Amino acid sequence: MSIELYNFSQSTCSIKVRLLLAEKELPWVDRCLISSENHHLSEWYLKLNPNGVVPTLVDDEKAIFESTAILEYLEDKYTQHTFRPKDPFLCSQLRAWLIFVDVWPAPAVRVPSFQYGGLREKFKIMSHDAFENLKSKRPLKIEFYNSFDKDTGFPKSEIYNSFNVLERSFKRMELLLMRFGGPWLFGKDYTIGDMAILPTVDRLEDLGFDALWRTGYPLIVDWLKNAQNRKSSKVSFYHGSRLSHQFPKLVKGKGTNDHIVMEFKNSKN
Ligand SMILES: N[C@@H](CCC(=O)N[C@@H](CS)C(=O)NCC(=O)O)C(=O)O
Repeated sequence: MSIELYNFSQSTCSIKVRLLLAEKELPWVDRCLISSENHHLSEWYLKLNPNGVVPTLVDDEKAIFESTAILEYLEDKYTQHTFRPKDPFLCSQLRAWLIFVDVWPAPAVRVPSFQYGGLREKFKIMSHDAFENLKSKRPLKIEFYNSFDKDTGFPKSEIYNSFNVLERSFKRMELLLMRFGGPWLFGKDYTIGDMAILPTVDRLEDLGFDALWRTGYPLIVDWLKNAQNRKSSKVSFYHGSRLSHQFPKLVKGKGTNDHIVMEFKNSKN
């Protein structure tokens, strides 16, 4: 019986699951799909995941989708190494955080990823009709794909909305680090709460937007360094999985978009 993970190399939701598989030292088969080839919208894949997105975990021939549901499934089923607090109150706080991540920062990070991270490049070279046709095949994401222009991207107001949501998320993270005493979000142990948000923070750093937390939230700076240094991160953020590897001309890494963050911050004064 083997675990298979349908995923994209660069997908933040996929990396969440790769991190936990690595932490649990579980062997798994990498069913790496190529987003630009749209395998995730093909008939055979929609039978595994009717949402037409990655990741999907197949275990015991059963398909499980939604990255947070996958994290909880792996926690419930493979208990040799655990990454969820035993204390019911702490566990309730972790669950509230997992919901927060899915509702706020995880969708918000798509905006800078598509605007500055190269994820629109494959659409720019398509005709208008081909792009419209591809949109209509998406079971869940048509509104998202309608919210930007394939050539020019998002309006500034959308970009700033996403920065506002992300700033609010960093404030929440800093509070968790203070409340439970660190070094991890829920105290002394690394949990799926850390793994759920790490790919989003790493993505923003890779895109050069670390000024969103670098000056105001010192605990996050240390948290990120510690999380990126874990063995599971070295394995899961493999070469080729960051947007700076895939689009080196566009994505230049840490600190490279300070001017955009400054402009955003000044717009609020
Ligand atoms: N809530 C879902 C979101 C899944 C999702 O949006 N995945 C993205 C990659 S991170 C995707 O498959 N996008 C495909 C597309 O936009 O066509 C989860 O956490 O699994």
